[in-house]
Amino acid sequence: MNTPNASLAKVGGEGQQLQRRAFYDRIGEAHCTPLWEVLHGLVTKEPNTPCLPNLWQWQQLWPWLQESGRLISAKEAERRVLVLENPGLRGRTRITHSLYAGLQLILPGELAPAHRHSQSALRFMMHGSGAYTTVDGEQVTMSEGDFIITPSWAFHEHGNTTDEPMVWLDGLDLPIVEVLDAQFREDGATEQVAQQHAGTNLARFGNTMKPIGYKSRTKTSPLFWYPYARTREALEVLRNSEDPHPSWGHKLQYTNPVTGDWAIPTIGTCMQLLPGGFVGASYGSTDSTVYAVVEGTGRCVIDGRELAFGPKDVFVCPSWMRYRLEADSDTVLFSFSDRPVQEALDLWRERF
Ligand code: GTQ
Repeated sequence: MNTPNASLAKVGGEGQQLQRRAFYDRIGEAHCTPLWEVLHGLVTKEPNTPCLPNLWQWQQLWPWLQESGRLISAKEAERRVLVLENPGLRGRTRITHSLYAGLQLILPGELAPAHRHSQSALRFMMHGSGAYTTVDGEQVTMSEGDFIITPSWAFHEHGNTTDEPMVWLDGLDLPIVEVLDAQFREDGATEQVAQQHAGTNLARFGNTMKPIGYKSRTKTSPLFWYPYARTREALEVLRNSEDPHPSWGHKLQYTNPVTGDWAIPTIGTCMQLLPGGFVGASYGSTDSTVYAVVEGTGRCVIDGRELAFGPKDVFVCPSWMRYRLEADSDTVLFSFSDRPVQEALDLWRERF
């Protein structure tokens, strides 16, 4: 009886473990590994993200941003950013498994030099107004609550000609592009010559109209500036005309006005209003979501914890964890996630 199974049965217990270990070592030298040792950690019943819920308070971050402003210039740093690193993903420069976030400071008179990269970026204005960003020669002056897109491979630089510091939240698809090994970058000329002010961009694409015959060349929205005043007004009209959704209140997604799809192909962005006193029903979805508080105070109740938020705070809700949102006063939340990627691949799910 010299079949492999018979010898396996005879050995059993510790001997069997040793035999297996020796086998793994042998095949390991040729870069093979047994699936059965890792299968259940790989193909899990539900998402098992290393991402943890967390809140970053503006009150704590703002002095550190100012300190970073004294330690390094925007020019030397190229981008002076404090990265918001998820506590479950320390050392991995990301706020969720798939997305990066950081707070960028630009001081009066500074210029963050032009470059471009295959990663897409969003800017969400958190503090101050009047600084500008130039995207492929079009300049936009940014105010609190504005959402701005830096499309993949578009040259961009940031400057501040006001006498106030300015801070915005950067969201990038760095981890997604990294997992695909599709990253490229290039430095730009010392200073871009702004050919047009972004008012032109808003006139072309920001009125549910487009230049006649316009065809998209990329999946990213040709509109790259979504001013807060318009978004806020729309939410106010909705709150006066319909009941809030039980989980997310009044919520709008930013779209590419030409295709109707998400504004950035890899990062879904939204703005929502929770009326004062709102107590949301619990909700979870497969897209780990980053929230930035624009107005109001309230709580995100998640995983037995209460993340008590106020203006300019940032918090993150990991994939599939149920959470609920509560608002003391009228609350406006900007949010972003990898939902467009999941939807494109038929992976996205939600639960109530
Ligand atoms: O402003 O181009 O937070 O390239 C990280 C990488 C910002 C930017 C970041 C970047 C930028």
